[in-house]
Amino acid sequence: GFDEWVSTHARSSEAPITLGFSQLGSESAWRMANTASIEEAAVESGITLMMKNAEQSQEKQFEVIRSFIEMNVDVIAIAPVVETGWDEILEEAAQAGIPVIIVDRSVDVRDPSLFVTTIGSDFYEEGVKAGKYLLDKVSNRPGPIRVVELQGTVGSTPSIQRGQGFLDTISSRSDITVTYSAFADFTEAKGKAMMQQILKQSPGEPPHVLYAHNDDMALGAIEAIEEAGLAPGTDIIVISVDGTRRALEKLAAGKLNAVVECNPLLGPQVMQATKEIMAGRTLPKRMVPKEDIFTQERAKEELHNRKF
Ligand code: GYE
Repeated sequence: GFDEWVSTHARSSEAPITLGFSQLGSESAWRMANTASIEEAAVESGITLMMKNAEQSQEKQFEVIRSFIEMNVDVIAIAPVVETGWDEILEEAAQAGIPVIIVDRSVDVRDPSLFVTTIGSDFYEEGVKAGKYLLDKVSNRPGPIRVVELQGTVGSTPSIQRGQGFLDTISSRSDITVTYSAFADFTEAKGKAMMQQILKQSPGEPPHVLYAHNDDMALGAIEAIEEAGLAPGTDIIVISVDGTRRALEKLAAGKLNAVVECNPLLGPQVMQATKEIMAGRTLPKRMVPKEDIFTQERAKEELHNRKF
């Protein structure tokens, strides 16, 4: 339309901003929504986006970040697969004078001035919300209560923090214990496989609770639970994190008990931050979206407006 023409025309007098984005993978519905949000927001804000999917490999992230440095992009954004190991590559970006935005997960670096800001959720708080939901749900139930935990990717911020926040919260009841904790890489297939294994290991003594660090693993595990002849949501309390449409459907159907919200739609904020950096403005070191928890009642209302 006319508005679009005007903005394109206006921009052509200045050089468009180029943003190199290293996306960590495509493991989950959350990730797909995150990628789409970044792509759409780049188009809307007239930023030239170069994006590469690292398929869960930090090495591949290093490679693509080095190629962004060579191309001399204006800003680099990174969704880091794991927390550690970023010092050197961020030094390289700093030496080239390219500002870095950390998206979604965090980096654990000696010198925090190596990145401008982190835009992403408070995963510890998400773990606390999951723990509080459980405490409330079993407040009248005597222990022992056995919890199975499906963690995401080893060394990734959401796995570390969602685990810790949950554990710190449930520790107020010593008769609730995590009897089994396994990494399932945030994928549906591994969530299912791990749950099958767990149920096989203790036949006749299934866990009372499943806490999955994301929806995809919970959805896989729900299948495993049903195949074992048990009812997810009643025989086993199921709690997960993200808030994808498929998870809210299970929630509305009573097969999931609670889903802690984690917002993947970070694109507009990332583009905004990119523009502000280019305009020389100072940004807060951390930007956290507001999030909630979905219960079975709320799921029915929310389902329809779900985009991912
Ligand atoms: O919860 C999970 C994804 O880093 C917050 O990664 C993200 C997590 C998200 O694979 O579904």
